[in-house]
Amino acid sequence: MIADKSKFIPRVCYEIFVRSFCDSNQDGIGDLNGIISKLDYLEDLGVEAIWLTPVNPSPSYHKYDVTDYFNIEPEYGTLEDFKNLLARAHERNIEIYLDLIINHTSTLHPWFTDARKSQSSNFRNFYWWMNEAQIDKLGISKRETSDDSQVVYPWHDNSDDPEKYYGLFYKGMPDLNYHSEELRAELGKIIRFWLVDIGVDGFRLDAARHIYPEWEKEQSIEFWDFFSKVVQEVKPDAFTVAEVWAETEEVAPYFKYLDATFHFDLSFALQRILIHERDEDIVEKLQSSYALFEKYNPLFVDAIMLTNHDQDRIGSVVGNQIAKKKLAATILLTLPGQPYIYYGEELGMLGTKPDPYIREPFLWNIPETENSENTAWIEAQFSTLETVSPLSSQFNDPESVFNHYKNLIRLRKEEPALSQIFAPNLHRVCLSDDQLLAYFRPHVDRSVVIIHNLSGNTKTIYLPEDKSNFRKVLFSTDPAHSDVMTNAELAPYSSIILSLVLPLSDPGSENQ
Ligand SMILES: [Ca+2]
Ligand SMILES: [Ca+2]
Repeated sequence: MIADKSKFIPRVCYEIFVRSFCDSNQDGIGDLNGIISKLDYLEDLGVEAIWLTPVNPSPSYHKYDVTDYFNIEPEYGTLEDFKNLLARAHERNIEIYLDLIINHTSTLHPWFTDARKSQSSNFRNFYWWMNEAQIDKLGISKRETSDDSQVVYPWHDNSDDPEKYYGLFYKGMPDLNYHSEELRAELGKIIRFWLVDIGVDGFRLDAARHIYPEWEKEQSIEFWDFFSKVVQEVKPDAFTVAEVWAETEEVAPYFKYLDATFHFDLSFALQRILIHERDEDIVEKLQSSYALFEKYNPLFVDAIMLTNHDQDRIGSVVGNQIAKKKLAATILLTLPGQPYIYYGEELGMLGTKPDPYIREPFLWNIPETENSENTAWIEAQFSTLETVSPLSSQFNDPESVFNHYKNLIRLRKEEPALSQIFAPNLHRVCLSDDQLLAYFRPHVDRSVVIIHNLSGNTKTIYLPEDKSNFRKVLFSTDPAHSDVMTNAELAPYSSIILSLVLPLSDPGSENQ
């Protein structure tokens, strides 16, 4: 649906990989009561919405293959626990987004266990079935791999059944077929259940571009028209944020029916500029993305992130250098849009694929302590006490990555120029050095200029004439600058946020 501009849109969001976040009952597995016990922490950090990775019953550790859309995974708790989590979160003005996995189910979902029994099953048409001849005729036995799926052969055998079933991500996840009106009716029930009966604030929509398979790809967008109409009917202010893992041109049309999409192009561009220590016209690229998104939805919400649970952690991308982790955070949290912090990123946690290792236990404290809240379902290979300080050590350290995130989030929320979501306010500031990234965020209350030194060398800043009065320091990771910027040097990997120095000689000079 198209966002209502009068509705409050959470300004800072947080993704929780539930299994790894906080364990309330010492079985080693993160759970809903663990999240409840950390709502004070998240509120203190400044989070206004939480995206929970899937919490429906599922045989896998990640739970992206659902067996029951109307319940909670027993490892994580009960429906009562979930309602309690919602109530406690809402007391703190924190919204909860449910991860909705409707591209596919688990092979253990009763729909599929029935569908695979015979071609005359009432649930057969909930999935995609074809025999070899049909598959060959359409030329769809193989597919090109993509960033979000490495599967080449998406058709899977069903023992001696002459028909195969389609499963884009893997054979344990058969794709649902929304040509079935009965399936659409079931989806309607699922949406109503979570939005109305339970009361979640919105959905994160998994695999949104894969709802229809590649040979019927164009129908995926129309599907979201159907979906958004159901949402609109039952809870008009519910928020939708979609995973459309594709380039900007393919992402843009989804804004016609959905509030937000994750900006993967930006995520990878930010990683590249941090690795290569050179800007690649990020501001211009963002401006052209905005122009494209706006065509479909003038109130589009750009959901931005450094990385999520499907990407190597930013801490590892920047080689576990504290200064660069802070730089990454400063860039993310000073860009327009709705930022999503991946749990543990605020501690500087590490991890590279395979997937379980980018989803390691959140480091609340030293794990050897009794009754640890740290989850222990996997032995961490990357985020260990040797490499990352736990929250207990970072909490009172003003120089910690954690306090850097907390301070920046507070500043983002205090400065309307930084937290603007609708009609992103972003202009390039040209400093004639591609190792510097600088931008201007105009706002009627107070405009700001943000400068990042992407390099390991001290840089001299030559602000253009029309920005030369931006010398009041609102935030700086270079300790040489406080209050008013007096010299023009910026230390390696440092950032500075500036506003107009007062008093103004000419109030009209604050132009874009
Ligand atoms: Ca537990
Ligand atoms: Ca699909």
